[in-house]
Amino acid sequence: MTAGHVPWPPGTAARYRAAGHWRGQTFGALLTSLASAYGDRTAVVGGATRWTFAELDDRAHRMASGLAAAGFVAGERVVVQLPNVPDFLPVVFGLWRAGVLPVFALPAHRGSELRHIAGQSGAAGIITVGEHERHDHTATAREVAADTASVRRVLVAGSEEFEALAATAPRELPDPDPAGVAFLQLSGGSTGLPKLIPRTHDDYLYSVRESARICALRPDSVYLAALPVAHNFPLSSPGVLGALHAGAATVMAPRPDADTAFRLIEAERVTITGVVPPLAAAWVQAAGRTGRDLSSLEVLLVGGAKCGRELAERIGPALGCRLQQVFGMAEGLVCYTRLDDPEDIVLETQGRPISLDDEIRVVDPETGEDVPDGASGALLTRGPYTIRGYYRAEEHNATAFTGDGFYRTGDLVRRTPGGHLEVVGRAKEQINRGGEKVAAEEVENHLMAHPAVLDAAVVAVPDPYLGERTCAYVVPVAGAEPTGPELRTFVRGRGVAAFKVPDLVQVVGEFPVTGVGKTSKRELRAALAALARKE
Ligand code: AMP
Ligand code: DBH
Repeated sequence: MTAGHVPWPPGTAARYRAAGHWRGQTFGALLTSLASAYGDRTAVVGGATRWTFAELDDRAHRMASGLAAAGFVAGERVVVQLPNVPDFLPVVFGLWRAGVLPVFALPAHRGSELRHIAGQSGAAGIITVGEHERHDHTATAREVAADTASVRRVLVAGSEEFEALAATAPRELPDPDPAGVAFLQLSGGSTGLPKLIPRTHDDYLYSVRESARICALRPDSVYLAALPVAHNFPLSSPGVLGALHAGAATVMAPRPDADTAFRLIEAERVTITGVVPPLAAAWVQAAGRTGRDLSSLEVLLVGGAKCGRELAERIGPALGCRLQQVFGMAEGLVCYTRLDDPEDIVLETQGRPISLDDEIRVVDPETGEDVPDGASGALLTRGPYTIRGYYRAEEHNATAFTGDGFYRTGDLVRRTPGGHLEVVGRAKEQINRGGEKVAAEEVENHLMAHPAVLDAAVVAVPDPYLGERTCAYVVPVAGAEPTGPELRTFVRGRGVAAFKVPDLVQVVGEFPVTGVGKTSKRELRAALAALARKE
């Protein structure tokens, strides 16, 4: 058992095993069996690299041995901050085989997030890259390592030291417990800082296996990883792990723009990929004037934020493929429209859960009573791959989960009589910036660290391209006159992901809503968001 992990009740776990959901296989063991089934087929392509399943298996085996020789021991955590490069896979499978838990950071994260993630997980190391998208990741990782006591080592993919580790003579290592925590995923969060999500081999493999089946992946499928692979969507829905599971190839796109993606779709005959709605819109537009051959593309998954009917209708005709909507969360539950669902379901809903054992409740947010099908309410869920608690977050868990283990997703949904869910809104204090989640409180805390800021409230405002973007209302301390650009620069300078820097800043004498004197931040945000929508 992993400290800080809330396990499923023993009876429930036994039921998931008896149902065949949890099969007692680790990711490391999975790769071994994939290598024997698909040895000389292509597993991953990216840049000048092209590895077969056998080569990937060998590199992951050596990596595990190298990590063990470097002193990493089973149960330790290591932050992985890698962009879409083939080495993502041997690193992660290497850690899994060594029993070390990867902690997934996004390439967009900067010092502030990395410090939090490393500190919260008590990470023993950080695996990163050199420069990527004009940011020196090695420098940031070294700074974080210097003031995080637990971090002993920073490894830089592509460096000589890293290559030596990846070439270590392979040796047998004990397979970790498949019921134990395999890795820590990040939540978009709605309170202060991102929470860590402990996922087990058993539970995650179930969602990966079923996702691969639902998305009809087969050995001759080719999956394009367009979004950053550490994110739960391109990792597992069905993502690179679903592709591997099916014996299919993954192509790592360095960037998700239409030019890059279309070039790779043509060159590698990509059959399936996944994007967030703003990217889908950009691809739809670009498809009209591309000279690239996109005819291999069969399925485009769209998720991470709501894909409206208008956009949904344009995808098939523009890209010559089938749309599959996906509504998921790193905490667990993933819903898909099925490839044989009627058109209206595909265009209008965000799908239905992976598993018949996913328990769904739609409740009145005030009373907690279940609402009838067709009415909107707050989505609660419990099931064979949905966590029962965040990692080392006892206090937060008391409100994020019900007493009987349902996760409060913070999403407002409507359920059709057929069990499909339509996402209609959100009850959590989060801005969904085209699939990138921004916790209002986290940004407010950064703003309030500025000496001229007395109070701040961050809310979503509608945006035609992103769906939503962030607006920060800021009340200055008496006599101070901070400007929007100054505050944006300040937040950026605190070392946060660029997508968290407020898009709009309104400096106001007092919060421009009446009667907020004594209301909670939550009510204030709701009133400001309503005001911002009207402006
Ligand atoms: P996270 O908990 O950070 O993994 O983010 C998951 C959240 O993203 C969900 O709870 C939803 O709020 C949002 N989300 C994901 N997919 C969709 C979708 N297809 N439509 C609307 N919201 C989505
Ligand atoms: O937004 C998400 O977190 C998400 C979207 C689609 C996700 O975690 C997933 C599919 O698995």
